[in-house]
Amino acid sequence: MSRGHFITLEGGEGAGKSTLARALSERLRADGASVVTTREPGGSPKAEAIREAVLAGRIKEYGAFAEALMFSAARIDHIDRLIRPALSQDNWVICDRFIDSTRVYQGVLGDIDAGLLKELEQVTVDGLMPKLTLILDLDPEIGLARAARRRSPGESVDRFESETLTFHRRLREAYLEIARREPQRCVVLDADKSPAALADAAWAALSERLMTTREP
Ligand code: T5A
Repeated sequence: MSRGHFITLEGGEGAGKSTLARALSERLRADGASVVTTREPGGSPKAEAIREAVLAGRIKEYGAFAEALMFSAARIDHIDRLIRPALSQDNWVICDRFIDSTRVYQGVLGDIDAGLLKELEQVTVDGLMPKLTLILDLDPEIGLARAARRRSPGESVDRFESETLTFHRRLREAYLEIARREPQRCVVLDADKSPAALADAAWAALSERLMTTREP
């Protein structure tokens, strides 16, 4: 078992990221690894507080750049409090959403200037990039239906789930574009599979990309 790596899971609503994060962490642990699973927005107490505000739609009226700033503030705390310390202790870190969510949801869909967003990203992550990003590709109609089925009675739709189908189709394309531009980091997985089949495909990608390499 090589020492831990930073892995991120990305994709549209209900694509199966949280389910896959659990499956991957179980397989890594069975293989003898120490694993920390986390999510964005969130992952630290301050970041979870920001999550609540943004997903409740309280920042929406200030525009996409303000939302990007909030996600970035949450990310800085999450990186400092949880991700870097976990990696420095040789844990694997599996994070449900990270920079690509900001690039896609706020950058592409929010129409923020690409150069400005890149600068914000660089300041935010301060050199920390995922070693591997698994992009779960799924027809948004299927993903949104999954997310709706999981919702408990009376629970409201969040800030981004309530966007139009056109928005979610553009999201899917934007993720695929990131994968085309960064093939070294990104692997696209067909998320229209059973959870077990998706976990197998993810494990194969992880094994191929990470298990054979040793950090210097
Ligand atoms: N956001 C986030 C931004 O706009 N910018 C940012 O920078 C960041 C970090 C986060 C929202 O914030 C936005 C993006 C999001 O809109 P969230 O509630 O965390 O909000 O939303 P999601 O990350 O989309 O989480 P979901 O829980 O909706 O989706 P998952 O994690 O992809 O799906 P999962 O695993 O919870 O599964 C959903 C349902 O489908 C079933 C599960 O059992 C569950 O019921 N399922 C499957 N069914 C069939 N086949 C499979 N393979 C399945 N996998 C799971």
